[in-house]
Amino acid sequence: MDREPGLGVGAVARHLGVAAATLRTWDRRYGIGPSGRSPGGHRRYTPTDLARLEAMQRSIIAGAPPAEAARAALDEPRGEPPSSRGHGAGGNRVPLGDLPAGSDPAEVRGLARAAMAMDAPAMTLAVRAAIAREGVVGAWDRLIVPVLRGIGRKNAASGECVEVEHLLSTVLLACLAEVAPPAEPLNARPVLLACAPEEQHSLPVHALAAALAQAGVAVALLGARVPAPALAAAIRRTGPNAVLVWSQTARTGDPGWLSGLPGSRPAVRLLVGGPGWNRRRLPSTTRLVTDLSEAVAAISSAFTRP
Ligand code: B12
Repeated sequence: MDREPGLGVGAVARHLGVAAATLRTWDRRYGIGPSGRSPGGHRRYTPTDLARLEAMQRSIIAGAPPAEAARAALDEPRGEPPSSRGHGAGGNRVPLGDLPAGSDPAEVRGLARAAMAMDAPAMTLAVRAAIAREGVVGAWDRLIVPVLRGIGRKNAASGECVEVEHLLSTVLLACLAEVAPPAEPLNARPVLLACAPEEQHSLPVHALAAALAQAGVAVALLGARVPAPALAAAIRRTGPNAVLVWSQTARTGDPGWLSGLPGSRPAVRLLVGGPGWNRRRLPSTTRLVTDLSEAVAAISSAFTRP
């Protein structure tokens, strides 16, 4: 057997420390397999094949989704890691801009890459890990928002990636929904979270719901595109302590209707958030909150553990 050129799948599997079945899957799925033949006609891994697999494995360990790691390794004649020539992003590069203080650039790039590869399991792992490590506020500010903004920039520049926005949003909504509501909420009266009428960008209110859950506050999350009469009815029915309305885009940011919302006894606190609002026209009874931690603090400061 040693006299045959190249390596068999078992030897390569042992060398890389992966299962032989994984190598067969990579071959079938990503076309990264043995290119040589033994005299007997069996497929054999050449040194170049092995270098490519090593490069692919390094990229996966560094956070790249397997499909992208394989593509990059196959593009390299000798299987050098993609980072060695700043390659690998190409048309898939997400313009991430300056990252907020405390962001881990490798982690942000990893989530952006997983998003561009439409690799939902990899996105889920990255987001779950960040929420577990630093809580919803940290994960949102330092990992999720930079990636959302980067993909938004890419969309603004090219009109592309709407499908990426959709899949990433689905993953984020699922991860945020995994945050359990507080078993013994601090608040007796509810907190209502809603998007302005016709506003589909609901991720920030889901992030706020999850962050408030971690702060011990229970919320009623009405979600995207809440018609003004429906929000008014919800206020009358629940007598909330606070209401926050989100507007992401100028199209939904005319605040004229806000002053028509009912007050309740004791008075409901009306907060607004999001870059869509026409700030000059906001009613004086509203408070504009500008980031997630400010929103959590503004809402939860009214409640104290008895
Ligand atoms: C995800 C996303 C979607 C998802 C939304 C899914 C969902 N359930 O939310 C989907 C795919 C549905 C979608 C659809 C559309 N989208 Co869109 N989308 C986005 C994206 C990538 C992220 C939105 C988001 O959650 N932002 C939250 C944070 C990241 O927003 P931010 O403005 O940076 O945050 C600031 C503050 O708001 C604050 N902040 C951040 N988080 C929080 C949380 C709280 C509680 C508070 C108080 C403050 C706060 O901090 C920042 C200021 O320092 C943005 C890009 C972007 N930059 O936002 C585009 C973006 C908002 N979308 C855009 C557009 C054009 C659309 C569409 C019209 C067309 C399209 N591209 O598909 C449609 C239709 C939407 C509609 N009719 O309402 C544009 C809007 C342009 C504009 N200025 O009007 C953007 C900016 C992308 C771009 N092209 O530039 N979108």
